[in-house]
Amino acid sequence: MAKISIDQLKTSIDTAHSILLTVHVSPDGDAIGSMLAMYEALVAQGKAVRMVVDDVIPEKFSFLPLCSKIEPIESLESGYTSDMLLILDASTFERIGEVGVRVSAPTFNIDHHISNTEFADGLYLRPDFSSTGETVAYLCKIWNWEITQSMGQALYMAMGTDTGFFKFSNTTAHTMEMAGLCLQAGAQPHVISEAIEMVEPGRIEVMKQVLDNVSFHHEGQVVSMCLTLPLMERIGDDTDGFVDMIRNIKGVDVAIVLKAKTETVTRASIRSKVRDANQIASNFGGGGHIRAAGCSIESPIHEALEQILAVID
Ligand SMILES: [Mn+2]
Repeated sequence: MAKISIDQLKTSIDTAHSILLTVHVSPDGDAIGSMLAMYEALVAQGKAVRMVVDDVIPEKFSFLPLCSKIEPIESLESGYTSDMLLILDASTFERIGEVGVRVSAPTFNIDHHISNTEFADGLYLRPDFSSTGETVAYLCKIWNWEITQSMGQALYMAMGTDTGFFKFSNTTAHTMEMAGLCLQAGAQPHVISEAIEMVEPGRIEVMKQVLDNVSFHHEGQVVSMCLTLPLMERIGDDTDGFVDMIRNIKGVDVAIVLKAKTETVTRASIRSKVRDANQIASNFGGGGHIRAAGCSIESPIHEALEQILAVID
């Protein structure tokens, strides 16, 4: 069994009592928001639910009170058994880190990435939806699960962060309909965007240096930003927003943000307007969506950039 219908997903959830929720490493707003809303919904259904993530949870999400219920990987004993491991917003098994290794349970996956590897026993995939948050809101609507104020807050954040707050091409009438349900439930757009988009003063200093590492290629159709190791040490894990600084430059089709993970490993985030970002990333074993994708390359940062430029026509 790989892809499952919404009814098969419902039956599986109905028959499970204990459910462990997890999301991908480097959790973003969609991952965290979907998980917190699903946690609350499942608890309301009488399930015994835990949330475990194999990574630090960025501080900016802590305005959502249920964030404090997310357990670190260390609290998950090896061989932990559960009726269901429900994985949100992750498209490969590796992306959930150690959680997948420590838990013994049937795996279910709710996701929206076209590049999903169908690794789970049951996959409910909506590549037509902007985000996992949109998918969870839709499930709540179809299943008549109440969207509480805190769920609305979490799901609005999930959809907002994956759509650039409803600016990207993945924003559809359905996205807005689901965001509307969140607003009806009491979501506060200004509170959410202030929490997510708040900038520390020190970050402005870093941005000045980051902009020094921006360069243009392919007659200005491709722009790159290299976050070298010394820069990454100053930035920390929070690289959100950097791609937004370059993706809307006039004449630019492909925007690439390269992050040095080590001397020889580079992580690339690719955004595009015309070319296929997913296809570019797939050259390096990565993936995502047609307009937004990512990959890891086993090369120093400047070599990684050359390799990516070489596969862009
Ligand atoms: Mn997502």
